[in-house]
Amino acid sequence: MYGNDFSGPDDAAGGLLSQVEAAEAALREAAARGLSRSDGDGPPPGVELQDHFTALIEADQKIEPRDWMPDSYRRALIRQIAQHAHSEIIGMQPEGNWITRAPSLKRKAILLAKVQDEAGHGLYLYAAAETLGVTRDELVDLLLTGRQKYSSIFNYPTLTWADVGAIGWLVDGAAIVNQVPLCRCSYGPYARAMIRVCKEESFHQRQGYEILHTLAHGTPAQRAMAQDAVDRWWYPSLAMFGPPDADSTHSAQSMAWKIKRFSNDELRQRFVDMCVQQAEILGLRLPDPDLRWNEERQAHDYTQPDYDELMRVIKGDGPCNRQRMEHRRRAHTDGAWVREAAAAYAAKRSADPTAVAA
Ligand code: FAQ
Repeated sequence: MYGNDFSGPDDAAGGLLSQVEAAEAALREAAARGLSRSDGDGPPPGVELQDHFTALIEADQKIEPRDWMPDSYRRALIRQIAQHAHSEIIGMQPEGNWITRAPSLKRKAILLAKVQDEAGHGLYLYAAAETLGVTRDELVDLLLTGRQKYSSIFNYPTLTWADVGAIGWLVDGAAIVNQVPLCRCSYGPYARAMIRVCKEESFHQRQGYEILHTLAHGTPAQRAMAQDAVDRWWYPSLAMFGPPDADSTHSAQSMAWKIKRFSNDELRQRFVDMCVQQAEILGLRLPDPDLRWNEERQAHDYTQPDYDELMRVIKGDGPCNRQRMEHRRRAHTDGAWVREAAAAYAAKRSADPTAVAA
């Protein structure tokens, strides 16, 4: 049941992974093409900064930190990348809750590695945001003071071990569907971070799927526990993609700038279509009586999540919002000595590189 010996989300995840590889190749190709690049020296003579920026976006060249960019583009990226980073960091909590209670040593080791990966993803993303001229301290402060958001999904509780499986399968699955197109984002550092994140995230989805597969083929009580977890996580996972397109404030501009490549509803549909097949293999039911294939649309019809609930959770009134933020603030305060020690070490080292060797 470990490795590649069962039919799981690999077809879908494999398909997504080849899209990541194609995005990586496109990124290299764009860099080699160097079409109309200014290399930080500004646009070619006679070309306005804004026109040059627009030409780079239209030519699918990456915008790099050294390039001129409109303030609104910079702000949009800082908002999205920072909120994405905060999500990875807060997202460690629901699963971290199960590290001490994982049912075997192997499960514990895998979960530890996964949660640690999420910390790493947060760091890649904070580093990408920092290239836009904002400091890590400012970003952390925006999270701790509630001025920037993190994903709604992490405000739901993990009640049983099967929730760890459901998070891996559905939450990481939704995250991958959303993030694979971000590998082609117009901002180079975000696109590059996403390529690495997506490769790791496909392992996360697979481990969740395998937990659910084991439970779904276990005792009746284990099967019921797996079904209950899927029942509770399905609609919050659909809501992760954001408000419906008609209510999405940022989509149109983000898509024009090629930050986002697909709308919230397009990605939500893609996720539903992917999950239907995978649920069948798991032998678990998706909790939507109206879920059915629509021949004309060549896609599944499905029940939308409760967007009023999404808005309440985003505004801070979800089941675990207060707990998540209190925990993060406490961890930040408790970690002050680590930051101080690291800063003291760095200062000592830069003053005398030989003094602190070994
Ligand atoms: N939760 O105009 P739009 C992960 C806000 S994956 C909270 O449609 P946009 C991996 C939105 O920010 C999860 N807020 O916005 C993992 C905006 O508010 P603002 C993180 C939400 O940006 C797995 C307002 O509503 N992934 O962590 C949500 O065009 C397992 C209007 O919305 C990312 O962040 C929501 N669900 O589209 C870790 C991916 N939806 O900023 C651990 C990158 C919307 O004006 C365990 N981000 N809002 O105050 C994106 O792709 C986009 O930002 C969207 C939203 C799609 C999330």
